[in-house]
Parts: sequence; structure tokens; C-alpha cells
Amino acid sequence: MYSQVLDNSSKEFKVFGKTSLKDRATAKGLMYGAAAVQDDLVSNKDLKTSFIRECNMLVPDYQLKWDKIRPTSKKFDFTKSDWLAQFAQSHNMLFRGHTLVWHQALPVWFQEVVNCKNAENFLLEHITTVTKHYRGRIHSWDVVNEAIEPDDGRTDSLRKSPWLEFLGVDYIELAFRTAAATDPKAMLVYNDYGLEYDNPKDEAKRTAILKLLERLKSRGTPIHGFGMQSHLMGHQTGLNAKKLRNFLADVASLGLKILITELDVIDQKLTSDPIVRDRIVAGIYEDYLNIVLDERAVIAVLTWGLSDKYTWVSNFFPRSDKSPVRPLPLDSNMKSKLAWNAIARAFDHAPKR
Ligand code: 9MR
Repeated sequence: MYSQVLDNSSKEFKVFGKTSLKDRATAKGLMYGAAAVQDDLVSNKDLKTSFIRECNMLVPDYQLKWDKIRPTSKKFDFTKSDWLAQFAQSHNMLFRGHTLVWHQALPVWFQEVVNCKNAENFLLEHITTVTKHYRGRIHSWDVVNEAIEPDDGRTDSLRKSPWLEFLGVDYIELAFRTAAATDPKAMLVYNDYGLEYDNPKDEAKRTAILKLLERLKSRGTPIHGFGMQSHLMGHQTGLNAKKLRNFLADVASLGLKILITELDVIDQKLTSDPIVRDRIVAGIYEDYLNIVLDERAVIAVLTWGLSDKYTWVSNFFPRSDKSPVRPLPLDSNMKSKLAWNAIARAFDHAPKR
């Protein structure tokens, strides 16, 4: 499969018509969206225009996380996330909530203030306040993010996070029940990364996630979806269509919808020639989406950003040749790249839901 990706130098990534990604997705009963930051949409008109043209779903990149909406242990500040929710609404986009429970992006005060005695109150208060604030305006919530880490060595493969330490294994179920009690209409999602490839590490994560989802379902937990982040590595081999499809089918058989929540192709270790790099990145987008969109339970694709100008990859996976990273569908001038074509082609090729 991967050799196919590398050997796509003659592939044209031909796309018919100029129809936007959101319209191509809609034609198949899918949704397409991206992560965004208020300040970027405000300061860059071209980004704003492109976002409105291409997306029918928006997810805050970081402006709905604990550290951003909880300046102090007693105060909530929804200014930026409200702006994003309003932007989405006024441009006919659905709004995703990301994220209610995560071991990262916790405020500085968290460590001093939260302990095993008050953690449950903090968790309940946070989830209730935030889901109530957005009740009726949310397509889906990433209720719990990245709770599995087989490398942490526990038999249940749960990540050793502050939440696990303070509340024990049932914090995940508690989070879902609390969210459902306040916003019974939102789709409630468990979201995770690092499970896309055919290697022992990703395999362990797939197995552990499936176990977690099975356990939650068997206990009647109100969970409706699984978010597969899909931060793909441009240089990594080992996308295994069969294994990935089997995994998705197993998730779907639990009655869960699946969302591709944070797709991008990290080009850190790819060749410096941007033309060759773009072809490799596009090939991975198309191959990956062709695999996952085969599964009818997959209802949405979100890229983690829309333009190469605004991507976490610049900070987290910079290139050693210092050239700008190119992991997303639009370049830094909002021009569509081959990755855009690849996504468009995969949507056009996808079976209808
Ligand atoms: O892209 C996000 C980056 O801008 C933030 O600084 C960071 C911490 O809040 O989170 C990044 O988004 C992460 C997402 O929330 C969860 N999956 C991994 C994403 C990339 O790190």
C-alpha cells in the first residue's frame, strides 16, 4: 500500500468541477469541517472566505479547552469560544465541542487547587456549566479525549492522568453521564489518536479503545460516537486497509458513529521539494480516506486546520530544513493544494450514507 503512495509521481489527482469539499461531502451524506482559531478567522479575510466556502462544520482548535475558558478556578470565560460558535451558526456550519476531559491543556491553577477530594466536583461543575452554555448549539462533544495509553503499563491500558489518579477508572463513564444529563441531544464522542497504523503500538491502542468502548456500551453509558483523530505521518509506512476497516466495523457494530476528527498529514520528515512533498501528502490523504470512508458509520471528516498557515504541525513537528510545513488542504495563501484534490476525490468516490 505504501509503495503505491510513494509511486504516485504520475498520478494527476484529477478532480471534476470546482464544487467545495462540504458540497462533495454532503452529496454522500457526509460532513466536512476543520479546526479554527478566532484570531485567525478575524485577521485573515481569505481564511474566513475559504472556511465559509469549504466547511459545514467547525471545531475550536484550543479555545474551548480548560486552560482557555477557566482563567481562575471560579470563573468561566466563553468569549472566544462563543465567537466561534456564533461564526459557525451564522455561516450554516455545525459546531463541535472539543474537549471536556483531557489530561492536557489544564489551567496553571489546576495543579494547586484540584485534589482527590474536590476533583469530582470540579469535573461535574465543568461539564455541566460548559454543556449547558452550549446546549442546543452543539453537533457533538469530544467528552473524553485521549484516555488510553498502553505504554503507561496498566492492565486496562488507561492513561495515567490526573483524572484517573483523582477519580479512578469510572471518571470516563461519569463524564459521559454528566454531559448527557445536561445536553441529551448532543452526540457524545470518545476521541483518541495513534491507532491508524499496522504496528504493535497502534494495534495495542486499537484493542484497548475497542475494549473501553465495549465496556462503556455494556454499562449503558450514553456514548454515541468514536473520534479517530488521524494525525497521519507522511514518512510512516503501514496503513493496512483490512485491519483498519475491521477495526472501524467493530466500532460500528457497537452502534457507534465514527468521526475522523483531526486529520492532517505531517510532512516533517519528507523531502524538501514541496512539489514532491505535496504529492506524497495528497496520496496519503486519498488512500486513507478511501479506506475509512468505505465504512458507512463514518459520518464526518474534519481536518485539523484548513490552511498550512495555521497548523499545530509548525510548532510540534517543524522541519529540519526550516521550510514551512504543508500538512493541510490549502497552502498558506489559501490556494488549494493536491491534498484538497485528494480529499475531493475521496468524497466523490465514497459510498453514499
Ligand atoms: O492544535 C492544538 C494546539 O494549537 C494547542 O496548542 C494544543 C494544546 O491545547 O492542542 C492542539 O490540538 C490537539 C487536540 O486538542 C487533541 N489532539 C492533538 C491535537 C494536536 O496536538
